[in-house]
Amino acid sequence: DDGYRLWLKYDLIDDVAKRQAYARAAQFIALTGSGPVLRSAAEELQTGLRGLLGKTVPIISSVGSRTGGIVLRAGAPAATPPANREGYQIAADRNTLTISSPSEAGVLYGAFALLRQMQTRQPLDGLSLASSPKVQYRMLNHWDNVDGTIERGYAGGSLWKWYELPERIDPRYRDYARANASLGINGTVINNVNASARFMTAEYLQKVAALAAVFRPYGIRVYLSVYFAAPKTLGKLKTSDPLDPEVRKWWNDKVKEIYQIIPDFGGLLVKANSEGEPGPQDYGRTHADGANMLAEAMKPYDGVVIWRAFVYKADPKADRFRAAHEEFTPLDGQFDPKVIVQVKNGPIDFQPREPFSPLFGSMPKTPLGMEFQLTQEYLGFATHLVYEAPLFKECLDADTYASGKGSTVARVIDGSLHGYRTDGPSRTLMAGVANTGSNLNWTGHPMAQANWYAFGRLAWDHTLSAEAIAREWIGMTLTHNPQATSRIANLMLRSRDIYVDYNTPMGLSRPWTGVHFAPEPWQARSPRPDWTAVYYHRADSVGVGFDRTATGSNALAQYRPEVQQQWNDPETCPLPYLLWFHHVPWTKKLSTGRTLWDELCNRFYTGADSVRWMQQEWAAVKPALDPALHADVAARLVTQHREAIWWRDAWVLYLQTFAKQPIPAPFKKPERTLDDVKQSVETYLLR
Ligand code: BDP
Repeated sequence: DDGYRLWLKYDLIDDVAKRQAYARAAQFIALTGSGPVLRSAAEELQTGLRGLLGKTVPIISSVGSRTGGIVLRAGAPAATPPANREGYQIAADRNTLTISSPSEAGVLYGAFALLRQMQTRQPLDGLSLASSPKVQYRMLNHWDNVDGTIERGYAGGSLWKWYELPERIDPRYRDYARANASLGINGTVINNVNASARFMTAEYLQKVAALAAVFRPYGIRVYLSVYFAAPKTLGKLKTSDPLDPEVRKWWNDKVKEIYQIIPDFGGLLVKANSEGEPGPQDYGRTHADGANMLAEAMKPYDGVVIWRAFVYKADPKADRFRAAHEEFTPLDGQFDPKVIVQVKNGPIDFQPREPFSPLFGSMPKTPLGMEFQLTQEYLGFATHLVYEAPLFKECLDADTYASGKGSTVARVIDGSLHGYRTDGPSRTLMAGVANTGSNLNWTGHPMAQANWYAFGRLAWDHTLSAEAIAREWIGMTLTHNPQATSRIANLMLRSRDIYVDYNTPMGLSRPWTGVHFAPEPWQARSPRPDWTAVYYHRADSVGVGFDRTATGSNALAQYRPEVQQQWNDPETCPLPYLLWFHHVPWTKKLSTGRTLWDELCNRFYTGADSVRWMQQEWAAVKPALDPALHADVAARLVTQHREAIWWRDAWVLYLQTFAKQPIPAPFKKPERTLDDVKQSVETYLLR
């Protein structure tokens, strides 16, 4: 198994009785309509059934009095109408399975849901399923560059072959669309947020249009990241000031041109005044000024402006944690209705564990979208097995207390808490920074496919559990063996905590510089203090951790009082968040009965040792898995173990220079010295 087919494997069902039961229910596919998305639904069902049942089920246009098949119905009123246009209903009635939705896309999602039932071997008798997406814009963000590289991509080069487009259409584009549609993902931003203005040229828009044409029959719209200074660089204007009439005209014309070429264009994504990117502040204007200018250009069209809140200033005294909140909360209520502000899950930057961003509880008048990172920039690239659904869920389920108890981040994102937008279509969004690339298996690490899968499923329905999603994915991708499924699910569910333990336990963060992989907790030199490692952990002879209470940066005050209460007191602050908010003495006794130093060592060592456990678990499921796939993951686990020990050693040896205490029993002191580790990191970072 080369992994190319992802979770859409459709291998023949070997349980004959089950196969026959499914075959009796699926003798034909009746297509009542002719739209392209509906057509995709029928074809996808046919492809899936051909594999699962080993026969070609005919697509017919009129069902007549026939029974025993699947009827696809878009636009027709359902018995229980779904909550929104993209929702679907699957109902078994008089021996016929009807998949209905107000929209063609909904039928497509229903078709995939029906296939999923069979792929996970669920019964079809009396089937009655209804499901609607909780979030309207469910999208991938590709950090793909014009030269075919991917920023923070670990699975090869870009999927988009710009030099071949628009003429040659790689068949893979369609498979990409199928995979996304199977999850309900309905949008894709195809270029990096550190954007090239080239994507806005007439030449490139034709290429983008060619991609859009492939994605359209799968209900997926294309979006572009914007280079804010494009009026100057591309338009040769003197300025890119968002309040300048010529600049506004330039954007109006550009957006008009885009819609002439791509009539269903989804919208614009903007990273502005962040990490050196240009933006409205270059002209003394606000983020709202910039966003609203683009919104004005989008006004005649059914598209949105997605404005990122990922900003922080190079101020040596500032706490980066506070930056986005400080800049954006004063703008609450000032954004045009077409704007969605896209917020990373945590206040810093996709760390292995962060508290939820305080922005989620602080901008009731602005639709906020969620940005998760699927690509494992801070989660071990393509060698570490980290199932991210628990990370996503932890954030979505966190309570902001924005309108009292139960004001979870998920309810902010899905619009139910603040009732986003009554003056137009709802504006709710969840974005995942894609982990796809040109590798045959799409994601580099075969198990990282599960992160793409889990993101899509949660964007559709954030109430699904990480475990349910894992089991579903395993059934569709790896095995149907129940014992193996349980073992793999358990391993996946524990993988993120294990990673946190050997990488950044208890609220440590960012022990890297540019590469975001080799451990460098000692790194102290950079043009910006917040691009060093010591800035984040603040280790000294007294202790370690960042005081963000009133005695420190007071970032904690950006949360609601109920949240502050949970984290404010070092005695009661949950250990996973302790060093995010407190500078704790090495000798401080914690709730575990251990001192801080001992507890940290305990986590670093147990974390690294747990990778051994992962290896054993993986070895145990070998008979139930495809040999090539099993071997691939097994090999990566060996690397993971080696790297986990590397990180553990780097941290404990470095922190020991401050704590001045021995490695507690039963753990053995690292075999190498701190200098050895530093040397190995230096070698790793050689260009
Ligand atoms: C950081 C990445 C950087 C991205 C940035 C962003 O290291 O490559 O450009 O996030 O999200 O985590 O804009």
